Parts: sequence; structure tokens; C-alpha cells
Amino acid sequence: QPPHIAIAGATGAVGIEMLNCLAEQKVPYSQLTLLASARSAGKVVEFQGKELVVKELTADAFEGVDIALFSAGGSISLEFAPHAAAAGAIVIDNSSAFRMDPEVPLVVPEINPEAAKTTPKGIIANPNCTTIISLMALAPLHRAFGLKSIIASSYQAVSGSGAAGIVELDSQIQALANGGEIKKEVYPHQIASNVIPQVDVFLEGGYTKEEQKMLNESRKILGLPELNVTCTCVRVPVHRSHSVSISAQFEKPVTVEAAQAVYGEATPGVQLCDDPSTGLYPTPLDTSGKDDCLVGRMRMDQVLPNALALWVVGDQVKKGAALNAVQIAKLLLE
Ligand code: 2RA
Repeated sequence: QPPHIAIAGATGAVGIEMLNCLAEQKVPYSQLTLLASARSAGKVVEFQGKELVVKELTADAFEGVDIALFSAGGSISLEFAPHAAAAGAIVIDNSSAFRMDPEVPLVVPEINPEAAKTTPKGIIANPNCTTIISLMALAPLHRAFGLKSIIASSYQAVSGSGAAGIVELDSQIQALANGGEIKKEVYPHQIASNVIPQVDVFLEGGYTKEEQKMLNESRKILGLPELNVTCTCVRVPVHRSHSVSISAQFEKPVTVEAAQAVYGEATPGVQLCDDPSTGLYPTPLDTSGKDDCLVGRMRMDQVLPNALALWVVGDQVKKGAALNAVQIAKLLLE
């Protein structure tokens, strides 16, 4: 019997993409329940030739639901995910609410699928988009050479702030072109033709929450509690794809040729895109709307011993959020 699937946060950028990925990934379902705030309840969503009416997200909205995909922010997940689990659903939560909970697996299906089998709370956490995209490039290298440390800088699309981030960038581009007022509601500084070295709030010690996620989540997903990670997360005027510049140090001797050979059939979800002699390397426009992450600019790092410098790009809304969550659902159905 195909599952009854619910999407909590169904009218947000990620929620809408979850619907799209359910169709693209041909996930079978017997019933689809779309849940959102009272403000969005009653909206009609066209999907696979049917008209679905959005219902209000309430504690008792999960009756009979088998899989509940959440992408409505941490506070909504904290309040409603336990109700969904109590109603018998497996929750796949895209927020950060449960990611570091020792009883909640943090899963990227291509990297640690086995973790999805143990769900004492009935909740599986979807990692942060920047972590997913970085580890899609690094996990195959870790399996081959043993990852020791990560030094990263991210170039993050405005879609990471939801639809509001995209609207802010587009309205500022228009304002720059037509001399209108530059509205700053989502970001502390103008984002159009600018970059902002802050994603999420600052913590003690000067890192942001986003940068700390890269450290904490990479350790949990790879099962490397001693892994060293330092990261600077930057918001850039790009619509949908995150890019990450990485210097990664390894235990075993590594060469560029051996590292490039790692990608291919055995690494679904990430492909090599790397031939500087012909100008071949990935840019955000190459991955936007696509499933795969792309890796390029691979070279021996000139500072760190036995380390590779590389560049990875991936669609933040798809593999960074919605697609990864839907792939976890597919894993549960296998
Ligand atoms: C961002 N990774 O890019 C965060 C949340 N999606 O804003």
C-alpha cells in the first residue's frame, strides 16, 4: 500500500520543491496532505492533474500519515514533528531543530543511508544545505583517502532565505536598474551587486550558526567526531545554487588524478566537471534546477600538506533541501 505523505510548510520554496521532487522521483503515494499556516490554508495547489487544498498545520493533522516531510522552520518542527511521530508517521525534518539530537539520524542517502534505519523518535533530520553540498564532494574522497580536515568558504544563494530572499534580490536588481528604493528586509546589507559575510546569527567566538553547522553536521554524518572544520559562509547575489570553495586534508597520500578518478558511476548525485584548459568548471547556473552537485577546480593545495583544493556547486533548494528529503523518503520505502 503506497504511503500517505504529508508536507508541512507546503507553500514555502522548499515545500513546493518537495512536491516537484516527489513527482520527478516517482515516489508512490496513496494520499497527499499539504499543510501550512492558517494564512495559507485554503490555497489550491495543482499537482499531477489534481487540485490539492492546503490545510492548516495543527497537532491532529497527521492522522493516517505515513511520511511527514517538514520544511516550515525550527519552531514549527519542534512543536508539530512529535505530534506527527506520535500519530505513527516517520518525520523527515528539513529544519535544524533535531539535527544534533543523538536519537535523530542526520542523513544524506548517498553518504550514510544506514543511519535512516534507526529512528527511536520517529524523526530523521535533513542536514543543512551547505553541509549536504560540501559533503557530496567530500564523502567519496573521504572513503578513498580518509578526511582529516576541512577549510571552506561558501557562496550561498538567496534561496537559502526562502522565497523572501529571492524577492529581495530581484527587487534590488530592479531598483538598481531603474533608480528605485533599495529595500533591505531580509538581509542587513544590500545583496544586489554585493556579498554579505554573514549567514544566520553570530555565536560566541565570532563564527555564525551556519558555519558551526558545517562543523557539527559533518562530524555526525561522516561519523568523525575529531574532524577539524573551519568555514566562512557568505551570502552572494545568486538565485538558487550554493558554491563552496574547500581545502581538504587527508590521511592517505592523495593526487589530483586519483581524486578525480573517484567520481563517476560509483558516486551518484555528484559528478566531476573539471578541465580548466577548456574553461570547464561548475558555476551556480550549471546546477540550478538540477539534481547533481558538480565538482571542479581540483588541484593539490599549495599550503596544506597532502590536501586538495576544490570547488563544489549544488542546487540549494533541490539537493540542499527538498531532493535530499525526498530521497530519504524513497530510502524508507525501499
Ligand atoms: C541558508 N543554509 O542558506 C541556510 C538555510 N537554508 O540561508
